Formats: sequence, C-alpha cells, structure tokens
Amino acid sequence: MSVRKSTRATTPPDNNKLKISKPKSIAAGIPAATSSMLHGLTRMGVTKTIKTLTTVNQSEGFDCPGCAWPDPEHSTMFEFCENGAKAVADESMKAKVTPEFFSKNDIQFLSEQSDFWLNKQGRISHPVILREGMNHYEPLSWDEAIGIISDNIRDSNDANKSIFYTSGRTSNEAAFMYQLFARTLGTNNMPDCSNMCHESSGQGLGETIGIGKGTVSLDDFNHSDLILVIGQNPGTNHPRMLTALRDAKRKGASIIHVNPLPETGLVRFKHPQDYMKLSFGSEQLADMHLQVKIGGDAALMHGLMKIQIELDALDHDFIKNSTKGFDSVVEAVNETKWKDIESDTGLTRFQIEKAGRIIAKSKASIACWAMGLTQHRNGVAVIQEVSNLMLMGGHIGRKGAGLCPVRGHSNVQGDRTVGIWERPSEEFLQRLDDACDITSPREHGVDVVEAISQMRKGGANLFMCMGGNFISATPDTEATAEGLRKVKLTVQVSTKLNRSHLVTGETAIILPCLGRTELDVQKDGKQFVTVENSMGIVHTSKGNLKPPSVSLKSEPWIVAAIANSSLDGGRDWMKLAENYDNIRELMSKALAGFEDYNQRVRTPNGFALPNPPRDSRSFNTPDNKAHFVAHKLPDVSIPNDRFVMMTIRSHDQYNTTIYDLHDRYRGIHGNRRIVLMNATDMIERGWKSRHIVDIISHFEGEERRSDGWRLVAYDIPRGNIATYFPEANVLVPLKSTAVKSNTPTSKWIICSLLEPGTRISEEE
Ligand SMILES: Nc1nc2c(c(=O)[nH]1)N[C@H]1C(S)=C(S)[C@@H](COP(=O)(O)OP(=O)(O)OC[C@H]3O[C@@H](n4cnc5c(=O)[nH]c(N)nc54)[C@H](O)[C@@H]3O)O[C@H]1N2
Ligand SMILES: Nc1nc2c(c(=O)[nH]1)N[C@H]1C(S)=C(S)[C@@H](COP(=O)(O)OP(=O)(O)OC[C@H]3O[C@@H](n4cnc5c(=O)[nH]c(N)nc54)[C@H](O)[C@@H]3O)O[C@H]1N2
Ligand SMILES: [Mo]
Repeated sequence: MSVRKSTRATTPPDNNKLKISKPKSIAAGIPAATSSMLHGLTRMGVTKTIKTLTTVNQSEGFDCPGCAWPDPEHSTMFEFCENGAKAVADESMKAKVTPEFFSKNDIQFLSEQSDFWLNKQGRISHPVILREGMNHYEPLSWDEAIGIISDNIRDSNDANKSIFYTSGRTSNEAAFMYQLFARTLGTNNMPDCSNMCHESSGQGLGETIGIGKGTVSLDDFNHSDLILVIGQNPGTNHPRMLTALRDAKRKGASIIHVNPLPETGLVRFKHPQDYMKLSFGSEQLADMHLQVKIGGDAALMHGLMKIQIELDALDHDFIKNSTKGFDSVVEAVNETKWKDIESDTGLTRFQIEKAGRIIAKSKASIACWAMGLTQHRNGVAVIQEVSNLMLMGGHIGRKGAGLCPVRGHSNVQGDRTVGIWERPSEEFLQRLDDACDITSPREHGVDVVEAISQMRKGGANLFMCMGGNFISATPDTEATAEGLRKVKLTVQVSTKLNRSHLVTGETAIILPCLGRTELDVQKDGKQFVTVENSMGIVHTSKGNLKPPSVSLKSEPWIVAAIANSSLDGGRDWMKLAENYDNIRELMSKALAGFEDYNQRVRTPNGFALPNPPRDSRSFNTPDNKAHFVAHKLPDVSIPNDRFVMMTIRSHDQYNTTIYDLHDRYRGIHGNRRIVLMNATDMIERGWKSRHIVDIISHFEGEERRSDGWRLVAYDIPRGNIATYFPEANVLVPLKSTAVKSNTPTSKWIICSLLEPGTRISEEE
C-alpha cells in the first residue's frame, strides 16, 4: 500500500499581478448587469444562461442559491442579481471533474492549486473514494459508497463518534431527513455553517424577543422611516436588498450605514432593471455613514440610546406593559461616558447625536445587520444592544419596524427550523419523537468549534458534510486540518471540488449531488423541494436544468440510502425519497407551524411561519415579555503597534468559492492576498501600497503566522485592517469565540504586521 503524503490545507495564492484602481462609488447598474451576463455566458453558453436566469425565483422556478434575501411576491421577472446569476452560472458550469480527472491528478497536486482554480474545474460527476494510504481518488458505485459509510456507522460503539455537518444550501426536506437520521442513530452532533454565521443573532434574539429570527417582512421596508444597516455589505453580498432600500428611500425613509468601510452599494446605487429600461440615473442610498472602528458598535449603541433617553423618544406604554429590564439598561447606558464612546467608536459625539436625532424622530425603524456584528467576542451582547435600542422606541411588531438579521446561505434559516441544531429544545424533540416514534438523545451535540476539538482528540469515526467546505470555512486552518486527518472516514456531499476533498480522514468519499437548478426525478416523478428565506417565508424550489451527469443523486435520496443501510427497521427511508410529499407529510406532524405542509407550501408565494413579535407583538419568553438586556462595554483597546483585523468577503466570491479575482467595488484585482490598511498607518511605518508583509495573529500567548501579504491603502479607520476570507482563516484562533454563541471571532483578530521573514523580537 502506498503511503499518503500530506496535502496543503491553506489556500495557495494566485500568482496574478495585483491591480489597484479607485474604489467604485456606484453599485449594481450597468457593470453589474453586464458582469453577471458575461459570467453566465462564458461558463454555460447562451441558451442555458437565458433559460436559467429567467426562471430564478419564479413561483414555478427554483429558489436562487445566491442568498436568503426574500423576493417581492416570489414571482417578479428578473428579480435576480449579479450574485444570484454568478451562483447559478457557477453551478451550471460545463466543465466536469470526472474519475479520469482524479486519476490524472493526485491530491497533493490538487491541494497546491488555488481555490479559484479548484472551483473552475467544474461539477463532480461520479462518486469517488480516496482509500486509506492512497493519493488518488478512484470511482466506486453508489452501492459500494453507501455500504462503506454504513459499515463505519454500524462498527461504531458510540453514536456520538459520528458528526454530521450541514451547509446552508440544503433543502428543508434533506435537512429534516438528515437530522431525523442522526437522532434515530442517537446523536445531536449536528454542527452547521450557522455556528460561524448568525448563531449570535439567534442566541441574542431568543433571549430578548423569544424567537431567534428577524421580525420584519419585505413589505415593512415600504413603511419604514429609518433603516439602519450595521456591519453588512449588501452591495456585494445581498444585492437585491439594495432594491428594497431604494424603494424605501423613495418613500421617504432615511438610511444609516454603520461600517468601518464605506461599502459601495450604500453610497450610490443603480438598479440593473432600470438599466434595462434605459434609466441612467443613480441614487444615493445612505444618508449617513458612521465609519465606526471595528468592534465599536456596542459603544455606538450606548451613545444612540443616551440620545433616545435624553430626548424622551421612548415608547413608555410598550416598555411598561410588554417588557422587562428597561431600568437596568438605562443605568448601564448612564454609566457609559461620552469620552469612552468617542474613543471606542472613533466617531465624534456630534456625529452620534445627529444619528440619534434621526432615530428619535422615526416612527418606524428597522435595524439590519450581518457578520460585522455576529463574528465578535461580544456578538450576542452587541445584538442585544441593537435590540435594546429598537425596543426602547417600540420598534417591533409595528408596521415598518423591527429587527432584521440578514441571513447568508439561501436556506440556512430553514435548516435550523427543521432541526439542524446541536442544542435542540425539549419542545422540539418531544414533538419529533411523538411524530416519528423515536427517542431522540437529550445530550447536546457538538457545534463547529467543538467538532474540531473532538476530531483533534481522535474522537470521530465519521465526519459527514452535507455541502459546504469545512476546512476552508472554519477558523485555524492548520488545527482543523490536524483534526480532519484523524477521522476514520470523511464524507462530502458536494457539487463542486473544494479543499475539503483534499484535507481528509484516513478514507474519504465524495458523493456528488444535484444542485438547486437541476431537475430532480425520483420514482414518483419530478420533485420539488422547499426552503425558508431570511424573513420566515417557506416556499417551493424546483430545478429545471438537465443535470450535468447521470450519476448524480439528490440530497434527500442520499440521506435515505445511508439511513436505510445503517439503521435496522422502523422506517421505510427509501419510500420517503420516492416522493418528497412523503417527507413533507412527516414534517407536518413533527414540526410546529408546518401543519398541512404539502398543501400550504403549494400556494404561489408559499406561507409565513408563525412569528409572535411580528404577528401579534407577543413574546415567547418565560414571562411573555420582551427583555432589555444590559451589558457593559467590551474592552476594544488594541495593544501598541498591533492591529485589529476583520476577514471579509470580496465581490467575486461566494464564501469559500472563488468565482474570479476581482473585488470590483473596492477596486482590487488579480490578487486576494491583500491587506486593506489606513494610509496614515502605512506612512508612519514607511510603507506604500503593494509593500509585502507577514501577518502574525496573537491570542492568549499563542501566535499564528501567514507570510506574503500585499498592503493596499484604503479608507479604513486607523488601527484596523481587513483581509479576505478564507485566505486569512489560518490566522483566526480556534479558541477565540463569541460568548454564548461560540462563533469564531472572524472580525476581531489581533495582529502584528512584519517585514517579510522577520520575527517580532527582531523588530522590537
Ligand atoms: N456575493 C456573495 N454573497 C454572499 C456571500 C458571499 O460570500 N458572496 N456569503 C453569504 C453569507 S453565508 C453571508 S453570512 C452573508 C455575509 O454578508 P456580510 O455580513 O455583508 O459579509 P462580510 O463580507 O463578512 O461583511 C461584513 C461587513 O461588516 C463590516 N464589519 C466588520 N467588522 C465590523 C464591526 O466591528 N462593526 C461594523 N459595524 N461593521 C463591521 C465589514 O466592513 C463588511 O462590510 O452574505 C451572503 N451572501
Ligand atoms: N474568516 C472567516 N471565516 C468565515 C466567515 C467569515 O466571514 N470570515 N464566514 C462564515 C460564514 S458566515 C459561513 S456561512 C461559512 C460558510 O461555510 P460553508 O457553508 O461550509 O462553505 P461554502 O463555501 O458556502 O461551501 C461551498 C461548497 O458547497 C458545495 N455546494 C454548493 N452547492 C451545493 C448544494 O446544493 N448541495 C451540496 N451538497 N453542496 C453544495 C460546493 O461543493 C462548494 O464547494 O463560513 C464561515 N467562515
Ligand atoms: Mo453565512
């Protein structure tokens, strides 16, 4: 038997020349429309591009795999954006990763290629296996693959030695079956991408308003006086949100953008559909940009709350009758000094007062946020501060008002609703057990960070991933790799090649699956699946493209086949996969709010799941009140000569999938190994754009190093720097996580920047 040589876990650089141009001030509009068309055309051909793009988010079409932002009525022609077009084109790529491809290229060679290169190789066409000690994947039959996985499960004496990860594109049906399988087996080990994403929002809001989801509908944007967009880059990551912001703005709403970077879409915006109608004007969206320092949001919220209290812009009736804890928040806010607020935020009291007055005047405000708040040590606390600010003015359960965590993956919220959670509630388990005649384990399972620790201790026989790219999405790339290599069997259910296929357990299997856009035909005919968007609307998604290979299986079929061969008796798993109505029938019984699922989900725009704060201004907390939660300000001081780094997304990427090398709105092209840095900070050190540095991150006495990063002078607060995810994940310490949600602090990493090859002591 050959001995496997090690593979590379971190992303190698693309050796293209770095081009820097002026950041764009206008998002969407002509360049976006052209760029998305070009992207589609080059990857999948003219007819397919047009056929595909015109059916995205139609009531008869498939749900856009781009993001979780809802569609107006879920039926508008052309309600797709550059982001969605790229996601669709990428899935429909003509190139294929075949067994011949794997026999030509060993995993060491593949691991030395960049993420951009890996993704370009196309769709995985057959099930393949990397046998113990071997350096090449080889084809195998579906039967053999399922047999190897179920043997591993049956040989294990402990269900908790299996870990089942989920990424957020998985449909409700597949996710429901997957969690039912895991719980029937006897484990809650169901980490998911949410653990790294909006976990802090779910945790924070669960405590304050009794539901871990947002409380606004898309229509609320049409009735709002003020929209806060905090720690979010919608121009790149949720482009369709810009349409909602534009419409709100036209109806008189103010928009305040809170971000260390002046993100493009919020400055000026041109709608691609207006381009089609030949209207060439651009509109300014944000009325105010509060260029807060990284981590300064909690202090900003205290400042804004001070103003509300001072101006008595408070909803006294609501506070008195429907909430608890207001006084403790007033006390905490009063204790905070303006000078601390100014130094933590980097803003002036004057700026904050101005924003505070806009908020005080508003009769209906919406607060939106994303990763700029959740991926911090105080992620849960800062979201509760936002909630405090909104509750104070009664901005909840009122038309045009509410809390709006903007989700990432298109079905990440649905996956959680149907049971992908390592810490399910007793209420959820009880209902599941009664409906499905099982006894679910009550012991909590592992989340992402805990799963990595379990693997590093050699405590996992099976690590199965329903989509995603675990090695590149998780923090501390080398530590995660060490864990993955100790697992007996790793299984990836995937569409495209990624690094998680190259950093594996002793044996590794890739199960290639159908994508969202493709026809799914089972024994009873054509199937559709269902998904839930960021605003709690559940609707259908039906692919219409011919799958790229006849060997692909659907995710529900894959779960059914593995469950069928790993568990004895009890349930006819294959029957569930023959017709997804059978799965939905079971979901109707097992899930609160899913009654008559098959019937209700077939209505043209789907249906809304119950949301007590939105529907009736009521709160499902132990005392049926909304809760103000007081927090002291976090320590956001940065040690001398160090920087705080945030890891962010570029324009041409979808998480770990790199479509291309252009961060168009920020004017950075050809190279992703860059550091955005304040020009004065650079001048002080005698550095210029393109200067190369090594980055060292520091956490609790540990150091992590990554070499060869190019500086780019950028409009970012002093002491702050930004790098791209996933290249910089090697620097994110595994143990640096948010209190309560355990989300890695991908937006708060303390770093030193050094001349190449030097060590800290040499510099000091
Ligand atoms: N094209 C594209 N679309 C996507 C994705 C993608 O990768 N590509 N990913 C999807 C997923 S899974 C998700 S979760 C979302 C992510 O959507 P975003 O949350 O918009 O994504 P990030 O790039 O992580 O950007 C976070 C923003 O927060 C800001 N920020 C960082 N730290 C702070 C802070 O301390 N305070 C404040 N106020 N702001 C801060 C950054 O400057 C940046 O603008 O997008 C989804 N949509
Ligand atoms: N440093 C840093 N790290 C981060 C973040 C950050 O901001 N900074 N963001 C975090 C966030 S918000 C998230 S959500 C995670 C994302 O973590 P993941 O969800 O694990 O990663 P993705 O890159 O979205 O996964 C891409 C892979 O999914 C597979 N795929 C695509 N479509 C399908 C499908 O329909 N079915 C199946 N089975 N597979 C499919 C393809 O093989 C593709 O290579 O990363 C997190 N990591
Ligand atoms: Mo995410």
